[in-house]
Amino acid sequence: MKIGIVSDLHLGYERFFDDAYTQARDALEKASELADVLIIPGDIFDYRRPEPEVMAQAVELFRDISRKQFEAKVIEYTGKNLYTNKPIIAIPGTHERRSEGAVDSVDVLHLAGLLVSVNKSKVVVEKSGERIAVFGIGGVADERFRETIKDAGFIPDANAFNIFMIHQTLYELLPFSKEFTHIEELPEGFDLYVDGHIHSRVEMKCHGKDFLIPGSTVLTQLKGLEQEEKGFFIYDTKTYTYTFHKITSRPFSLIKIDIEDKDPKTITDSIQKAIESTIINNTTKQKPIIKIEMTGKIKKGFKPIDINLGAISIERNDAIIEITKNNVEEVKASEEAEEIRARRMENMSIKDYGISIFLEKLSNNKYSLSLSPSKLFDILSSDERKETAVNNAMKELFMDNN
Ligand SMILES: [Mn+2]
Repeated sequence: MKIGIVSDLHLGYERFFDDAYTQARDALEKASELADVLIIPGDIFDYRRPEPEVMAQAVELFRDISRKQFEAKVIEYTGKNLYTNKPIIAIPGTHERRSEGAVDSVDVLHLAGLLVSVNKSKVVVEKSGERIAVFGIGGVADERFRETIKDAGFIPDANAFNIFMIHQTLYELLPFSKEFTHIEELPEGFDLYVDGHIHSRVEMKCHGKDFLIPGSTVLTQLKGLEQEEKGFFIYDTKTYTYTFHKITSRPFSLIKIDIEDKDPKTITDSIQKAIESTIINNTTKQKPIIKIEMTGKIKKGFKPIDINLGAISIERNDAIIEITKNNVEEVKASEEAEEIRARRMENMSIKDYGISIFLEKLSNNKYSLSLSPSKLFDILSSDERKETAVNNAMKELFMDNN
């Protein structure tokens, strides 16, 4: 059988509300044409309590998909009640996660008979004698993941192709917390491992088998990795191979502008030039999202505030422009730190002195993340235990928004 793997639709995502819907529809429609079974490893919705408008989008979408002819049928389910035999199988992600026992929005679609939710359960699909068993665990807090796998007690089906489906961060994907489960800690004996949560495509191995994350169908984080094209996987259980299929998605470009030793006019000119060439090179019919990140230290005698972003037309009808000043402010902050240092030390509080050293270190190491250095300092100094403070900072820096 062919399995379509579509993840992280994020219906209702406020910033790109229409994109979330149209791109989810494009992915599910294309995947359902190519696949016998559809599996969705979480984050169908962007938030726990979707507005009626967003629930309506989901109902419309899954109603249309579930009305298609599927030869494969659900023949076994270990969850409570089954309301459809169509092979559309999903788990709730971190964005839909609610307390133990509470109804989540994927359950609502399950109750409506539009899909089958396999949270901590197993579903078996059959087509002309071939069987696929999907074992699912919805997104849980990282520290509870190992225990949840154990409690689920999944035993692979000897007469089926077995899929283990989760919505979780693993250490190999984001090596920032000791709490994260390692990929080899996932149970053995499955033929395919499918994960959601990460919004860019991942192709790895787990116990010698494929471990796949298709990435989200809509742009959310505007980070470098999201410049790749959006899409879904089709996995063939006969050949143990898979292919990636693109969907029609809004193009995104992240452009880094080095402002080192440049004057404001040169900087705005190069931003303008980068924007124009990105627009010219856009081959899609959609307005591209162009994010500009400035790095480096401005020419002596100028301040970052002298960069006149107003001169760059941000409101234009052929592109969505976003310019981040984070790194520029950082330079400004370190300039201030130098001034502070130059002043007499006795006028400085211990904390201010600490911050000034911290900023200088960050600047020397070319810190360029979106969290402002002062906020990072606050998080790092908020807990007496070093490890907790570092973990909190790592979460804030790298786990936002997945
Ligand atoms: Mn997500």
